[in-house]
Amino acid sequence: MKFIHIADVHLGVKPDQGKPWSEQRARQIWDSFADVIGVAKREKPEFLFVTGDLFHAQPLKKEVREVSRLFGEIPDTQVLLIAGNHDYLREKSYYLADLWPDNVTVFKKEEAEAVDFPEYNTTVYGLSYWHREIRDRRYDDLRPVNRSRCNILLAHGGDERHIAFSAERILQNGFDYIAAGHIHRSGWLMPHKAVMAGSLEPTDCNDTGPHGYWMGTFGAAGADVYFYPLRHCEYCHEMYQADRNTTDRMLWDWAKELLEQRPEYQYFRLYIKGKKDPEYSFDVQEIGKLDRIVDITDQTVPDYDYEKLLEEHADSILGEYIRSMRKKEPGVCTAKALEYGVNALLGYDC
Ligand SMILES: [Mn+2]
Repeated sequence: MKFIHIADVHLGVKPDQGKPWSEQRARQIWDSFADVIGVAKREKPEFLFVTGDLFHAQPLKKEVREVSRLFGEIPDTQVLLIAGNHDYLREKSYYLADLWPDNVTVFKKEEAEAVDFPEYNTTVYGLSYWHREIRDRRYDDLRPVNRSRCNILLAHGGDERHIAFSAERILQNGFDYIAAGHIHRSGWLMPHKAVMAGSLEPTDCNDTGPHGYWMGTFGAAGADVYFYPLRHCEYCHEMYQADRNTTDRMLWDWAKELLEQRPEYQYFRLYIKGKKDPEYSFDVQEIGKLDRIVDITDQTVPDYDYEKLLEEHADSILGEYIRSMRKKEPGVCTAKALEYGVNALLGYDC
């Protein structure tokens, strides 16, 4: 039995709002989803598991129609859907309207239910959110009814406000496989036995690292499942280590070089760290306007020459302050207090 597993597609999200490429990113979210349908057409898996937050918010009728049309293109694949904390069910949700083709099953209750597929010797368990938060551990004590089946749990959650669970415990209770969603970073929870799909596409510039779908087979020896990255967009956080000699131009060249050298699907959140000349303030506005730069933050601290300051301000409150701080026990806190105090007394922002 072959399957594809995706989660947290967040259809409808507009990442990087206010940036010129925001619309393009919104389209890429749909493109990636269509890519997965394309893979399913080619690979013809028996199952496609969508484990929560397919939509970024309550889906519009036209969005459900669009998704429904795509699922209709893979009639031989059973699509199993659970709603997550972003697209949680409510009375009038279009999730519950009869818009889906025959190969789609939506789990409609907030209590776990089982859907049996005797032809594949597989039973799939799942529940859908009816609330923004579910704090009780609804998966940990579930037990599959028929142990001779391949028992798969579709789960959405993994933090304290969204059904925390122990993969180990669920597997001990008799499940053969957990297809999970909610946490946007993808990875094994247990090799070949439990997978956090990660978001299909990054939806926010803090979703760093690769994103994509999982595909695998299920046989007598259990699952054999692998991650397949999609490369529409990848967010990277990069840091520049500044010192007293760093200038605006150096930062500009660094950013330009980064953009030239790295693949076009990478977008950047930049940080400047380290120390800077106290009389120099970086102007990074222009860098922030470059294509594929999400933002840039100056986190440098002024590099004071305390000896010189002491000499120049020996008789003032500043000199007195430096002298008194130097009598204190040395350490990170004292150093920070010294720096913040000097900043304030000199009138710099800190
Ligand atoms: Mn979620």
